[in-house]
Amino acid sequence: MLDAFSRAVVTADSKTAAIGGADLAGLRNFIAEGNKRLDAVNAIASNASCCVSDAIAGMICENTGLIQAGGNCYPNRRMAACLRDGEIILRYVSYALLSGDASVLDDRCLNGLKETYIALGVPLQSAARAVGIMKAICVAHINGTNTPAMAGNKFRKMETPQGDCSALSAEAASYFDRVIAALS
Ligand SMILES: CCC1=C(C)/C(=C/C2=NC(=C\c3[nH]c(/C=C4\NC(=O)[C@H](C)[C@H]4CC)c(C)c3CCC(=O)O)/C(CCC(=O)O)=C2C)NC1=O
Repeated sequence: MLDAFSRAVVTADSKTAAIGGADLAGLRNFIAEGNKRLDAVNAIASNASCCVSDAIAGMICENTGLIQAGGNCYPNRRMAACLRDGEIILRYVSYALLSGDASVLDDRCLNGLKETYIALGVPLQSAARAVGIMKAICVAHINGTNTPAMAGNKFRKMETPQGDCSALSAEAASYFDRVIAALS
C-alpha cells in the first residue's frame, strides 16, 4: 500500500534515481493543497451512509427485479450484503483520496472482487451503476454543487470554504472510475 510520498520513493528507486525536481514539485503541491484534500475526504466520509443508501436505492429504482425473488438484492440478507459492499467501496475510495494513490483501493478492495461477484451471481452492471451514482454524489459534495432538488429532505451543504476543488473532485472521480473498470 502506497501514498503520494512512498509512490515517489518507489518510482525513483526503480530508476535508481534521486528524487527529482518534478517529483518534489508534485509533492509540494500535495502538501500545499493538503487542507483541501482533507475537506474533500471529509465530504465523502461524513456523507457516506446517505450516499450509499441513495446509490443502492437508485440502482434498485432503475431495476426493481433486483429486490424480487431471484434478484441479487433479495432477500434482506443479500440487500444487507449489497449495502455493506457499497460502504466498503466508498470507504476505500476515501482512503485512496486521502493518500493520493489508488494502491490501497486496488490491493484491499478491488483485487478479486469481479471474480467474487461472478461466483456469487452479483450483477456487475448493477454494481457499476451504484458506484456511478456514488461518484456523482461525492463529486457534488466535494465541489459544493449538490442541490435540494436532487437531495430532497436529506439535503446537506458542506460548510467548507469556497475555492477551486476541480482537481480533487476529478481525482476522486478517477477512483470511482477505477472501481467501475475493475467490475467491467
Ligand atoms: C475487503 C473488501 C471486501 C469486499 C469488497 C467484499 C465483497 C463481498 N461481497 C460479497 C457478497 C455480496 N455482495 C452483494 C452485492 C450486491 N448485490 C447486488 O445485486 C448489487 C449489484 C450489489 C450491491 C451494490 C451481495 C447481494 C452479496 C451476497 C451474495 C450471496 O450471498 O448470494 C462477498 C461474499 C461474502 C459475503 O457475503 O460477505 C464478498 C467477499 N468483502 C470484503 O471484505
